[in-house]
Amino acid sequence: MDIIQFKENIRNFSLDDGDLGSQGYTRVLLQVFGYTGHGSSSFINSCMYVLEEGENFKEHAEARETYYGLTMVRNAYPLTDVITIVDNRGCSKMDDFEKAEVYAQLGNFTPIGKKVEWRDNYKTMMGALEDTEPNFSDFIVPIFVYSARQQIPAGEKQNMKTFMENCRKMTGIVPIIVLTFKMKGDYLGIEKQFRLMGAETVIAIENYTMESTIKILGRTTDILMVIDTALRNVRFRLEQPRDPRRERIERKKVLFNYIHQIELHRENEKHKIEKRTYTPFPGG
Ligand SMILES: Nc1nc2c(ncn2[C@@H]2O[C@H](COP(=O)(O)OP(=O)(O)OP(=O)(O)O)[C@@H](O)[C@H]2O)c(=O)[nH]1
Ligand SMILES: [Mg+2]
Repeated sequence: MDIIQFKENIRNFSLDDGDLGSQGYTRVLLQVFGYTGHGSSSFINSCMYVLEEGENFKEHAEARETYYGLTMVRNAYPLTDVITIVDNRGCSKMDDFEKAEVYAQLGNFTPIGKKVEWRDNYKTMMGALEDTEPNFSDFIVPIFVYSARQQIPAGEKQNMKTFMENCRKMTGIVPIIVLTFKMKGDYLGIEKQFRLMGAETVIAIENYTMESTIKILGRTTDILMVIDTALRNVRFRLEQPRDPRRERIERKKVLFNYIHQIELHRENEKHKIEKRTYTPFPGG
């Protein structure tokens, strides 16, 4: 497909096109997430830029190199009347509670436009989730951004595999992997690793940034391909009868169960440490 066709398909995308219609969904929500500094916000700017005519690059989502992570608020940016892209807060350490927060963001259980706090205990996390307004009408597509400059640590692979599987459970779609910094890393090697961890689609891109705004055919095509893949997933899923309300309830169960499990695990670990502290040395 050439750029013009890609753009037309994206601009004309409608949730009503399939035989079963929109089934209650009114918006496609491209949920962008990943580690801090890997280029999530830049990817959002790139998506906006490739759909605009001309070469007047605008930084819609603030993008900068920081030590602590720049994006704190879940902001949404409309790409078309039907498609919106969301900049979720990036993870720094990907511990169990950060992962739970990612699942909550992915499933739309945390509000858009508000600061995302990393909560680290069961009570506050559950309390915050109970407070959110239910949203049944967004069709969610997860897009995981990962920098091709970063090797995946060997010990992290099983965790990442489970993480991707949970992301699928929260959205119904295997996350689309976007490898940023295509020109600065071994993106083919990292693509292979993601595929071995269960990824279906891996697309390496070079983001447009304030420092690099001249439109290039290959770069633009790669970025459009990500949006196109997301829409193909939506179309495919809408071929089956769906019940948005039921799906949300099921996802909430998965999320609450996950949070419950990590709390139990934490309690167990705490007891183990306490026992070790108070149990007298067996030989002494
Ligand atoms: N060369 C190059 N630079 C990139 C690319 N993607 C992002 N950058 C740069 O990397 C830095 C971080 O990018 P951001 O888009 O802010 O990253 P982020 O994932 O949103 O980070 P947080 O909001 O801090 O979690 C910025 O200086 C970007 O200009 C890329 O594909 N190529
Ligand atoms: Mg950001």
